[in-house]
Amino acid sequence: MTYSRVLTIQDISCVGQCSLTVALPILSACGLETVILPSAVLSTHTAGFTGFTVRDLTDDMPAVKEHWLKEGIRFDAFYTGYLGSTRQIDYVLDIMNTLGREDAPKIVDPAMADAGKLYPAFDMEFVKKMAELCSQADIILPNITEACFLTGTDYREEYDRDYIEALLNKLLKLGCRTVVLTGVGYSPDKLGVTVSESGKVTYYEHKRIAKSCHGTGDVYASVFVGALISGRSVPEAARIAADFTVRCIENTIDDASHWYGVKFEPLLADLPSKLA
Ligand code: PXL
Repeated sequence: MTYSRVLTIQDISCVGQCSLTVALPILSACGLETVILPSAVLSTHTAGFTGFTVRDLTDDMPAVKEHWLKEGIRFDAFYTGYLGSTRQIDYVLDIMNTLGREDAPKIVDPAMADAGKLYPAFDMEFVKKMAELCSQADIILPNITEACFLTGTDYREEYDRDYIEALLNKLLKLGCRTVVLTGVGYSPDKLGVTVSESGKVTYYEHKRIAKSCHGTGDVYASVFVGALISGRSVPEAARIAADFTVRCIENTIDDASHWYGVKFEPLLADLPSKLA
């Protein structure tokens, strides 16, 4: 198996099992050298905790990039998640356009919204800039809320296949090559992921677990990237990520005290066999 170096850019939420504290162990368990660039450092994530601290690391990015450039450090893939500011997105674009080995895929999770609402840190200016980042990506992984914000589409709790297809087409018009749309469900007990790649749309359906858990988008995107860079196709990576995320939720839902994330760590050891 080839040994690849992935750069992932997202925040460190010190407590909360999301972003880098999820991406780093998952990508490492997938056998990838994982370089991290924290977009911000927060004491906790912003969903459910109050009074959290935030240190935006936007101004550190140009010097980090220059250092890596000088050292000849290059990446086989880029994966971005929750970012620290609107201004930071230009630095992220510069890093992706400068430090990639040939054909290094740019994978963007536009982590900024869920359940019809933007996360507290973000506004429409950020959304516009995130759409620009998505336009330069090879693969984007929005949930339905993020897809609606990115494309100016009305968010709906209930929808049909035509609504999802229209959403996919609008996302592709942003300029990215492939869309992996998460959290798509057409019946009360099923949820799934829709992939649109090179004009072909596929849908992988799995059981819907009544309780939604924080950080599952980051678990999903990290496993997806790990599987893809390990050589699986986009639809296969989308399926492997969905199955792993469901297992993480099942491993957590009976523990009421664990409301802030999913217990993914005991399942990490299973990942390599899922990618083989
Ligand atoms: O999981 C997405 C995420 C990442 N990072 C921070 C967040 C959230 C979602 O709320 O608050 C800081």
